[in-house]
Amino acid sequence: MKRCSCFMTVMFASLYFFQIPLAIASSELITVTNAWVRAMPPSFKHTAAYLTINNGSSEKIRLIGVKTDAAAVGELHTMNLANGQMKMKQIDHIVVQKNDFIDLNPGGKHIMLIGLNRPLNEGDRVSLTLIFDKDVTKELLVEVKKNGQEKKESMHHGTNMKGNMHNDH
Ligand SMILES: [Cu+2]
Repeated sequence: MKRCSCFMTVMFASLYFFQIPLAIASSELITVTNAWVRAMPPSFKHTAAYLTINNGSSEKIRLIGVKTDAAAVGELHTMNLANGQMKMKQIDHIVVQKNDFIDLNPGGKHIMLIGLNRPLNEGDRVSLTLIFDKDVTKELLVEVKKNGQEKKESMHHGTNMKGNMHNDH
């Protein structure tokens, strides 16, 4: 009996302990900034979306899918150097480490919108749903731009390096 209650105490103590981490990944702790979709001439049937994902939670999170009202398919892509040429390659997820961020930008990882169902002109808005693991989703309304000016700024300041260096598994 004594041993039993002692065991129970330990069990409840550990349950309590594991509930302590307050910053479990949730929609409020995952924020998205600097989002934009690249405007394309009407003949193009694909474009890309770029954004910064900030993970303020205490666990890493994976972006595993994207849905949009503007295209048939949303894919996650990265850029690889192959035979001296930068080429796009589909990837199945993008990791954002805990208390970190990742920049999706024209020189690196990005979201590809394939099979556009309408021309995307500067100033239009596109709905994007980012699907993460841990049951987190983010619904965004993203502006179409010719160039994401602020992204270039941040690249010059080197902030995208950090995001890119932390993105591997
Ligand atoms: Cu791509």
